[in-house]
Amino acid sequence: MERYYQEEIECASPERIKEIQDEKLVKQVRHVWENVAYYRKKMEEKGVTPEDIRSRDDLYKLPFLSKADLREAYPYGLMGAPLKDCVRIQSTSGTTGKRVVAFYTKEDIDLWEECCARAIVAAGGSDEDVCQVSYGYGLFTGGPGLNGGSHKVGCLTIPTSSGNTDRQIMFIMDLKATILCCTPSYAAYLGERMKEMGLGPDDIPLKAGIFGAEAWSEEMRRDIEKTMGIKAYDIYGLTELSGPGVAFECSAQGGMHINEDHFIAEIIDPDTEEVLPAGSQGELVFTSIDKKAFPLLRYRTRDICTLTTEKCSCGRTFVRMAKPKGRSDDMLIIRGVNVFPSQIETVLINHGYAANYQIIVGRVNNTDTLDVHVEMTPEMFADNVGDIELKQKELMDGLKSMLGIKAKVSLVAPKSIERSEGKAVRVIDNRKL
Ligand code: DLL
Repeated sequence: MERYYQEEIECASPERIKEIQDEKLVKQVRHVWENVAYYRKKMEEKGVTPEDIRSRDDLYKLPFLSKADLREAYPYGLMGAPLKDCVRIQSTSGTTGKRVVAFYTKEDIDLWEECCARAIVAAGGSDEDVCQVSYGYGLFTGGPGLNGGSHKVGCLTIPTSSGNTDRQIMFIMDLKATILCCTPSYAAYLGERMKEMGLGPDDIPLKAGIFGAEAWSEEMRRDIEKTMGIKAYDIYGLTELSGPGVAFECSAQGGMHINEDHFIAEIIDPDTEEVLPAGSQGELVFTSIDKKAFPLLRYRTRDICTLTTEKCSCGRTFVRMAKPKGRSDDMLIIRGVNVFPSQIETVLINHGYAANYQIIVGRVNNTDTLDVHVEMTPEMFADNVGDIELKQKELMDGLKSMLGIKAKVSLVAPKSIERSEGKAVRVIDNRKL
């Protein structure tokens, strides 16, 4: 039987959710207008005042916020509560440019952790469970968010953080952990290591995994589920909005329910900024209607996905988002064709490879080149050169029919591609140099 952390809200009627969103949005716009000079100026430039926003239907009138705004307003420009009420920051890994710094009041943290608790219960968690949190702790939101959610549910929490893989496995086995929280690429690595240690799915006490923070394919999900003998649930979120738990998967594993009592989701055309109807693919935009310390309105996530309002068998009524294909800025344009790393991953796993790969993009004589390095399976390592060439050719054909363009495939030695303990780095784009 499906269990919920907060049934009355998770299963509320769409009309009730709309009432909640209408009421909170009106209040939140006023809060931002009065406390965030940066956004107020944007509203003034667009000729919008709080009086223009009477319900969710008026959302389209508000200006967007983008990562560029966050950089411009860094560090305190978008803070919405007095410093004395703010108790924490979290921050993104900031591979490009300035880091994003998000602020939290005590209440903001509470609602964030509640969102994570909903995700843990949706994955079958209860106070009988032992939950190992192997997301990084610190500035990254993964560890602190799931840790807080696990406490709220009452699980015995093992805060291992990421890394030290053999010790992770020791804790899982010795303490009989039943739920594992980490990135899907780290889960795959843990699974690989367990297999090497001779542990099969029946030896591993885990029953569920809550994996997110990066794009991962359905094929990768099936692979991890098989290796560890678990059910693997997706979880989505971003630092700017709180962290993990903006959306979470239920037993139906058919998209992630967005916590609509805290966030309003829209899908827009990333080029024209036009709002698209439910079911269309586009960029996900969120309005945070509860958070006080970092209250972002119409934040452009750059994540590309679709929303569905179709009824879910789990009984939750929150709208669902499909697995994001990756960020619009992860999307590669190769010889004019759009390529997402997740499409390449699907082909590799369907051909029996693990998700250990690297995509190398270059440019020779003004033409883009696409090279995919994939690790051979240990069995293949013993094959002769002719067999390996044949297998490379099979993969190249598979990629050609998925992507519509030619890619060069190199099968490399097992374990030669570095494993990730957090978010995997899949793409090396040498064209930017
Ligand atoms: O990754 C928060 C998080 C931690 C989510 C743990 C889930 C689990 P950031 O580091 O700010 O926050 O990165 C946010 O990661 O905009 C997406 O592009 C990507 N992302 C997050 N979850 C998923 C997912 C955390 N389930 C960015 N599937 C987001 C695909 C995801 N992409």
